[in-house]
Amino acid sequence: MRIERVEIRRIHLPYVSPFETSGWREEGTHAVLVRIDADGITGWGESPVGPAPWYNEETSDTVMLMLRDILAPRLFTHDIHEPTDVQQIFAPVRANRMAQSGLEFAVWDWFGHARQQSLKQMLGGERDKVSVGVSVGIQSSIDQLLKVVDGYISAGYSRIKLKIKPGWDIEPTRAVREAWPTILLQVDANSIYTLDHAAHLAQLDEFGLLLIEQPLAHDDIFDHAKLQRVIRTPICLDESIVSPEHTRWAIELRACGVINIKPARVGGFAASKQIHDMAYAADIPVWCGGMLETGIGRSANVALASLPNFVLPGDISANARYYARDVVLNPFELNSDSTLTVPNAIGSGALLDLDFIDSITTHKVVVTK
Ligand code: OSB
Ligand code: MG
Repeated sequence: MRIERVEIRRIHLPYVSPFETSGWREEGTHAVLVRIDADGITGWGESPVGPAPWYNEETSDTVMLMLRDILAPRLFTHDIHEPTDVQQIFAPVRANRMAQSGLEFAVWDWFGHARQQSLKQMLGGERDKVSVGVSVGIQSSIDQLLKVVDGYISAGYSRIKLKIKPGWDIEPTRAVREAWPTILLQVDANSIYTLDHAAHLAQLDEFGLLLIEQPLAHDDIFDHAKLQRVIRTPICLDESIVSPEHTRWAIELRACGVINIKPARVGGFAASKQIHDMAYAADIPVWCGGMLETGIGRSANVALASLPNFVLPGDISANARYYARDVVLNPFELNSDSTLTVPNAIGSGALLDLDFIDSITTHKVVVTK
């Protein structure tokens, strides 16, 4: 197929509550949604990018620009026989992986519709349900944190992730561990520490955490390998695993015991599956991270997490944990065993609320062949 038309839009949709990490605070999503059309069939994708480069180098505006000026025009001049072709077509593009992923995602969705297959089928997913947890942002006090965590546990989530930073790490983690001695618990530092904090971070070892996510720099693998030698808690890399090559480096350096896979961070689903397979072969468990996606990205993340090496619960909470009203007509509900049911509908499985999407669109661009 040849793509004939690409529609790119930036949306704004507030979260049910602000989300705070070690480095930034977000009140809502500024994701970029991508629609492609070819041969009378439509595909949709999402780049769950933030408004400023606090997580990685991309922003909603850079994603809009890359899609409009570089990525969409590049696809107009290439035949696509399989969704995995997009990775090769974009191979000369440096970085800008969130932009790439939104368009690649739309191509997977398009092929799902063309071939009447679900994303789970196309990716080779095996599970019908995937285990999920919730990522809890930095709170104003430990009392408030315990209330928020209690709310999620009462809602049925069996795995909790705490965002941490210097001054909000050991004590909040201790408080949650003491209140729920057996809950699956992990922490995420979003690149705020340095090797100088090694002894400090080793204090987390006593809490029996599943993992500590991305303690060191966003683009570091080398120092994570050094840190892993002196802390017992398994290091999980998020920010710094941006490609299959980076995965190989991390595995060879023994920089982590776990990998978080986010399709948006690594350029899409083809790269996600490659990273999954490499980690599987190296005995490194993976889990599906999240970028507070709308229902579009959420549906695809659930499908991805049905692959066999996604053995730890994902940051894929039910839609209602993020948005009072989402852009889809079929939001996920949390099952009583802290799982979400993998969609069997064709494509990503998301049923779009197109009028609502129009109403929250802040900027829209159409590119044609
Ligand atoms: O580091 O995992 C992260 C959200 C935005 C950017 C980075 C991260 C996160 C989360 C939220 O932790 C995960 C979710 O979507 O629930
Ligand atoms: Mg993270």
